[in-house]
This record gives sequence, structure tokens and C-alpha cells, in this order.
Amino acid sequence: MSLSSAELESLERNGFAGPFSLERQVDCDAVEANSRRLRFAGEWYKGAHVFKGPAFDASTDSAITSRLRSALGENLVMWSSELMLKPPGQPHRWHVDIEAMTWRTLNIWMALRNVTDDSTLRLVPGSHRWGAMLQNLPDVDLQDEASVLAAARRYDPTAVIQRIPMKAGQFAIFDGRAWHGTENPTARTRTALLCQYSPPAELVRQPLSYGGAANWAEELPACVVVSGSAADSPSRIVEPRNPTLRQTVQANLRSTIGFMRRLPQWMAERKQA
Ligand SMILES: O=C(O)CCC(=O)C(=O)O
Repeated sequence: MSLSSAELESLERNGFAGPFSLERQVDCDAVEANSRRLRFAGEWYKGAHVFKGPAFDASTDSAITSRLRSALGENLVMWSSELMLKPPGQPHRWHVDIEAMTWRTLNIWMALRNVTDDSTLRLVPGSHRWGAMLQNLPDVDLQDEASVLAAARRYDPTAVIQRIPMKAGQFAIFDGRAWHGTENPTARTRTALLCQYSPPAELVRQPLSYGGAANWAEELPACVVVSGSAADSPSRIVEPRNPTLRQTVQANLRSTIGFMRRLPQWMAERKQA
């Protein structure tokens, strides 16, 4: 299940490859429920990747790790996992990942629920090669696709915005330096799992800002080995573990509060279903 030479070329040329299916049967509801519970249990908002469970199993499936090995080498750490939950009408502004501008890393974006051609991941193929920190460019409205496309055409007059079609449980690999964003014009909440992986030789840090000048936390964030070994890694390597009772209680509490806030939306969606 390594990347074929055409897929590797697509990753290098366009900044993405896929969609692909997982090797194991994936229960998207279980992955989403597990990710929701873990949203507030990690050291930071992207820190759910250290906890064992359905989300960990999905994000370390051999269909993912073997393809990432083709692009990044035999040894791999996973350094983030985040449930991307988008209520109707909520866009995710266009951006590049500051981490990907700083060290070698790749993302997987896994469709979980209500991912349609309109609510799926969108990116500008080839933009990862421009070295442009999109969110720092002047005169670009990051919520406006037309404005982003106009800026892209200043780098490449043939630039387009591509939507990556995906079914629930499928994933795409993409380079966080590519200009990307999402919208959710549908009437239902859309969920996806975003995980990030690097060779252990890279120093993984936690950004404190995503635009302007780079700014990093002093404490290193935890990384878990998902392929090979991480001997001599400058990053902080931890073993995957179960959340402690305290983390579980805290996470459940915060996720219940979050759910109560979203309850009117949830009820409106149930009525329509
Ligand atoms: O899933 C989303 O809504 C946004 C995804 C994204 O921006 C990212 O993958 O960095």
C-alpha cells in the first residue's frame, strides 16, 4: 500500500494524493465520538493523538502509515490529531500550516460525517511550492474563495481551487504548505479528522500563532511513534496511553458543555433528518 509513482508525483506536484480507503473497517461514528471525548483531554487542542482508542486506531491504520512512509521515510511520528467540526455555514478560513512551512510534515484529512463535494477539503494544487505564507499576504480576504484565487493567480495564472471528493472513512494526504480551507454550505454539521505526521529527525513544536511572525511554545508537544523508531529524535516522544480518570472526567465535562451549546443546532439537524 505504498504510494504509486503517480500518487507520489501528485503529492509532489499538486500537494495532495488520494482519496484512499483504510485497510481496516472504520466505524466513523466511533472515531468521531472518541475524538469528541478527547478534544479537551490532550496537552493542547491538537493533542488527542497520544490517547489510545478508535481515533488512534484509524489514524495509525497501515493504509495511512505505509503511504506516508513512501513520502517521508520508514520512521514516522504522529504529532497531532484534531476533530474538525464545522456547523452549517461555518467556513475554515484559507491558510497554510505554519508547522509545514517550518519542518517536514504531512497531513491526513479523513472524512467522517456529512462530507459532500461542497463541504470537503479545498486546496490550490501546486501552491505548496510557492513558499507563500497565505495568511500574511496583503489584500487577501481569507474567507473569500474568489479573493484567494485571485492571489493564487499572481503566482500561477492557471491556478484553480480543487475540492477533494471523499466518502466517509476515506482520507487524503496533503502538504500543509498548500493553500487550503473549507466551507460548509450544507444544512448539517460536517466532521473530519485531521492528523499530522513527520520524520522523527524533525523538531516538532507547538505554534502560539498562525499568522504574523512565527512564535513557538517553550515546552515541546508530545509525539508518538507510528512507524519504525525515533531514536535520537529532538522531539518529545511519548508512549500512546489511555486518558487518566481526571483527564476523562475533565474532557467529558468540557465536551458536555460544548454539546449543550450546540444543542439547538443538533435538534434542528435531527428535525431535518
Ligand atoms: O476541516 C476543516 O474544516 C479545515 C481543515 C484545515 O484547515 C486543515 O486541515 O488545516
